Order: sequence, then structure tokens, then C-alpha cells
Amino acid sequence: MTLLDDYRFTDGRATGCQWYIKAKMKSDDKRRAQYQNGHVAPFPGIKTYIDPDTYEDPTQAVHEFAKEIDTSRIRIERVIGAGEFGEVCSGRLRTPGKKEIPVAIKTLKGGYVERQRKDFLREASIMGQFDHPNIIRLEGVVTKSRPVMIVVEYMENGSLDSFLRKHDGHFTIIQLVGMLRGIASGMKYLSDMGYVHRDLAARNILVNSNLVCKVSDFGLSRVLEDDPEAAYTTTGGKIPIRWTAPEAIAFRKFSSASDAWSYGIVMWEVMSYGERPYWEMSNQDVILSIEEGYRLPAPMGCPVALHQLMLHCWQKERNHRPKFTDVVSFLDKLIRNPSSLLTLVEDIQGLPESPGDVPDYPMFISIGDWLDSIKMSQYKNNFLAAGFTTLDSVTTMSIEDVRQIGVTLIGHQRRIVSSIQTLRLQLFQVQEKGFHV
Ligand code: ACK
Repeated sequence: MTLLDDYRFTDGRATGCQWYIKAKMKSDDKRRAQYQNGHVAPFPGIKTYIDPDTYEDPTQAVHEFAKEIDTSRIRIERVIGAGEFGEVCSGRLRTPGKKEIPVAIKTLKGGYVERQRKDFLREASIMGQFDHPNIIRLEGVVTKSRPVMIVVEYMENGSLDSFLRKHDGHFTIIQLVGMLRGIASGMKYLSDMGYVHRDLAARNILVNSNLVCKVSDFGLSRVLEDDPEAAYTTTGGKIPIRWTAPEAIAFRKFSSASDAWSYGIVMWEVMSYGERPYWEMSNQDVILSIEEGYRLPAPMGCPVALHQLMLHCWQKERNHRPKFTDVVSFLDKLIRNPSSLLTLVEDIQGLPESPGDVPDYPMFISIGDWLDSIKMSQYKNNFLAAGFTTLDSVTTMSIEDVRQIGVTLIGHQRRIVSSIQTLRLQLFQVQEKGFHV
């Protein structure tokens, strides 16, 4: 039995007496309940998310959930990026105990209209309600002087997608699973609060110096117009197609279950070190392929257990997808039992049931022929100099070996390793045939 068989994904359906509980709620609680896609806190006293749009005056919402910071406590150091509303800077915040902490400061550029100020501060009103190690922490806001600012904890490694692309192949599987576990834990917290993110993607996760991943970009959860990945759908909404569950694309049914779909895509982004989901396929092709049952294959070097979990998140029927609480405990099990991560997808693909299942690739005689066929002949001398003189010896090479002989470009490493896997399969077929003759 595998870990996955052993594992039960529970179905957290609501009970029938919710209408009664709701009727008994005080008006403030009603407001909390009303805006959670029909999700009502099962027990009174559990903290739930309040949609800032339910406040007539957005400034009131911001002051309810965010502390006003006096600008004298902020020291801006440098610009680190451009946000939708203005520059993002790094700097220092002097805390009341006089200790200085590093912060990121989002600014609202001058010349804004009231609507932009409201949208900008909306993110702070949302973030200020959360308190979790895997959710970006709001330090406070500046609304009483100009420029208007949102001050959040500083995340040394920036966005997860670019961070992974910069460090392609550099982490152990356990480190990657640790990152995924953190994101799932943050998402469990959000879904328990009744908050639906709607734009969960590696670009919206930030990474600190300890590799802790935190969910961010809450302003976008309603105003998807701000996400460069978001495209217009036939129903008029703007949606990041590659990350979004089919029911959310088709009829805007966003829920924690559609966040679970996006989480599966984030898993794929992490395991492929920031590869673009569905590569260069068009959005329309992605939608059609998903409808026909196509799902992203496992990235190179991906443990079977993780690809299985991705496929679970991409179930068409949203109630069949795992809840975040299940994802967290599943990943915890994998981390506690690292040997469960040793079986890679290519290992089981490399063991065909019958040799006839192996595609018929031409058999290469020399290293030169083989490298020519994959347009990598410039590395012929690297292989030979390192003692890889026969195709037999090449089939034993790992990605690390390929790196060590001097193939530094990631794309070339990938092309070579993927072809080595095919060679391995061919060799296996030849050996099988040899034994049976
Ligand atoms: O990928 P990056 O370096 O990480 O570039 C973007 C840029 O600002 C525009 O969003 C970076 N950024 C955003 N929030 C933070 C933060 N809290 N800490 C550090 N960098 C941040 C982001």
C-alpha cells in the first residue's frame, strides 16, 4: 500500500443547521458570514474574514484592521520593484521598542483617483486580518500623509517564481516539499478563515532568507485586472487561465476548492523550478486540453507521490479535490518519511510492462551520433574528456554528472537528461530482447 492509498482526503461539507446559527448571529457576525461564498464558521468564536467592501467607508475598514504608522518611523532605502499602484521599496521600520526591522514598502503614486486609493488600501484591510507564519505580515499603513503606503515584512528572496528560476536545480526534494508545505499551511489558514485567494500562483508567493514561503498579493483577489497573467474570458471576467480551475473559468465559481486547483499548479511550478505551466500553449488550448482530460505531466525529477497529489488537486469534480488540511498532513507525512519521495516518475516510466511499450527510437552507435541527433554536439568533447566514451556509460549519468562535465545552461542540461532517459529505456528494451531470444 502506498502512502497515498493510506491517506484519506476528507470531505468537509457544511451541516444542515446553518440557517439557525445564522439567524442567531449578531449583525457584525452576519457581515462576516455573508461574504464567504456561503461558508459559515462552524463554531462561534472562530475568526473569519470580513470583506472590506462591506464597509461603506473603506478608510474605516483600513483603520479597523491596520495600524497607522508615523512616517518618522520609516526609512526608505531603495526601490526594489514596480507594483500596480506605484513603486515597491525596501527599508527599515523603527518599532515602538526602538528596534529596527527590515520592511517592504508599497507606495501609491501621486495623481491617483479615490477609486485607486480604495483599491490600494483594500490589500492592507485584507492582510491586516491575518496572522500566520505563511501569510505575509502587515506592519501597518500610512494614510495621514503622502505618499500613502503599505508596510509589510521584508522577504529577502522576493517572488517564488523568479527565485526558483534563478536557482534552477539547487534544492533538495525535501527543501522543495518544505516550501510547498508552508504554502499549503498558509492556504489552510486562509480557507479556515473563509477567504478565497483566486490568484494563487508562484509569482504571488514571497520567500524569505530561511526559504519560508508566504502567500501574498491579496489586493488582486478581487481586482484580477492587476495580474499580468489574467486574461479576459468569454463571460467578461479577467482570470489567470493557467492557474484557474475549470469551473472558475467557465462560471466564476471561485472557492477554496478552486484555490486547491491553483495550489496543484504551484506545486508543478515549484517542482519544475519556475517553468511556465503548459509552456507556450495558448490560453484557449489550455482550456480545451483540460476539458479533454489532459493534465500537466510530472516535471523532471519529480517524486511520484507529489505528481499524484497534483493530479488530485486537478480533479474536474471540485468536491473530489483535497482540502488544504489534507494537503498539509500529506506533505508532513512525506517529510517525516523521506524514502517515500525516492520513487521518481521517470523511474516507473522507465519500467515498461512489456518491451513493446517503448517507442521505437533510432539506435545510436556513438556519442557523437547521439549528441548530433539532439543538436548538442558542441558537448562531445566534454563527454569524452570526462570518460563517458560509450552510450552504456552515458545512461548511468545523473543531472549532477551532466552539470559536472561542464553543461552549464539549464535548457541544455534538460535536453540531455531527457534524452538519456530515452536511451536508458532503449537499452532496457535491447537487454530484454537479448534475454528472451
Ligand atoms: O521578485 P521580486 O524581487 O519580489 O520583485 C517583486 C517586486 O517587489 C514587485 O512586486 C518585490 N516584493 C514585493 N513584496 C516584497 C516583500 N514583502 N519583500 C521583498 N520583496 C518584495 C517582489
